[in-house]
Amino acid sequence: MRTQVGIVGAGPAGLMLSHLLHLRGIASVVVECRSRDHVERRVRAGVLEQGSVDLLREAGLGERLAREGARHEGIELRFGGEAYRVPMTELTGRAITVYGQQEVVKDLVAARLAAGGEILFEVDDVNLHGLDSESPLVRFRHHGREVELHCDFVVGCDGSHGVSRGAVPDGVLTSYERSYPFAWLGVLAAAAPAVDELVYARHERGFALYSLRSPEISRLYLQVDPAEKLEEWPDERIWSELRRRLETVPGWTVNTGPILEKSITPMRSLVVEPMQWQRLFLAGDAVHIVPPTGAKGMNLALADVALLGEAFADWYAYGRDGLLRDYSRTALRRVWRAQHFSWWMTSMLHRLDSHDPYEQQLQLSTLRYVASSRSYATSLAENYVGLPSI
Ligand code: RFL
Ligand code: PHB
Repeated sequence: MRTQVGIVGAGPAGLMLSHLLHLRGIASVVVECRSRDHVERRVRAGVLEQGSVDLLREAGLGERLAREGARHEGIELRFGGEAYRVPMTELTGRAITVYGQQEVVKDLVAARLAAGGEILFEVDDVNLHGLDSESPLVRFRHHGREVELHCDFVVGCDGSHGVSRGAVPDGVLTSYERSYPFAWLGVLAAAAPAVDELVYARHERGFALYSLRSPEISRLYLQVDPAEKLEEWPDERIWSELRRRLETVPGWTVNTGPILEKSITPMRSLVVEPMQWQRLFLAGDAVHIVPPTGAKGMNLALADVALLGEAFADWYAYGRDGLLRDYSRTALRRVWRAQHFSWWMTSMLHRLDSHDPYEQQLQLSTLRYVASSRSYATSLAENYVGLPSI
């Protein structure tokens, strides 16, 4: 097989890149180890920055998003018995849209397949060769057959457990990493959300987040110990813990209902630099991870491939390699801003391992400062809705 750009991974990054390349007349093939059904059902992120919404809309993917996505102009912070609404749109002129990541993935898969795009699902043993030559090769097995995909470039969009990054020789990449002593238990519940905007709650028992997907479906998260198992969290325990952490405002209650899905995700921060080696480019979770408290992961993945789309267009249309060479440096500016914001939100809102009373007072003071200073609240808001340029 031969294509122009070989893409490993059919998450938001890989699918969006394939779509953007198609719009510019550049051929690509996406290889994905899981089934279509699996990638379309994976429940994950839900918050799209304004820039991500604009990108999807400009790429012709805005129709269902406009109908089903919910525009949010604020978020609420709950702490120490207080509640403060960050009026994001009033402070920044911009908003976020709540639309499940799996809906973005479904829209992208449908658009690629409708345009005759090639996504090979359920491939095995993907490995990369000749990345320092002009004709790199993606080798894999598909339906029992060995396949060699020859390309001009390979883009690794294969997430945090992918293989692409490992194809770079030792000593080339530098990793910056932080792991946190907590995890998030996330649930999707058939319960009408008791909120119209996201609630981020700092509580002595641990962080909780009330989010939503539709008028019938709530998405909720609890800070838990990373060593805890799902079996230790029967539904009644989850609801009781959510109520303890969120029902701190008089007269307000959590709406309960059947839990449709639950999972535990450990939290970490990671940046690997540079995001390119020779003819291999890396994008999304394959090169950077953020804890979900800032809602940045999917947005960064989309921002990376927006840059790559432009850069490949410039290469194929005019033979210019400037944007490709600048890709890593340009992308990393946004990545590091999101790293700082995600770390900051995480540190301000989670129960600390140390139970250090001094640090707890600092958290509360930071939250009160956000609630009382327009400029501090604006700083949170502009990071949360996404900085147009950085
Ligand atoms: P993905 O989505 O992980 O996709 C990678 C794809 O590569 C495939 N793959 C391989 N394919 C072939 N060969 C191999 N060897 C392969 N190895 C892996 C995988 O099967 C998969 O299909 O990475 P991508 O595209 O970079 O997208 C990143 C986002 O998925 C991620 O950052 C977000 O989900 C993070 N995230 C959030 N991001 C936001 O922007 N806003 C949010 O509100 C938000 N909330 C969250 C989140 C992530 C969470 N979890 C579960 C980690 C909430 C949670 C709980
Ligand atoms: C979600 O709705 O899944 C969600 C919202 C905000 C976050 C993380 C996840 O910070």
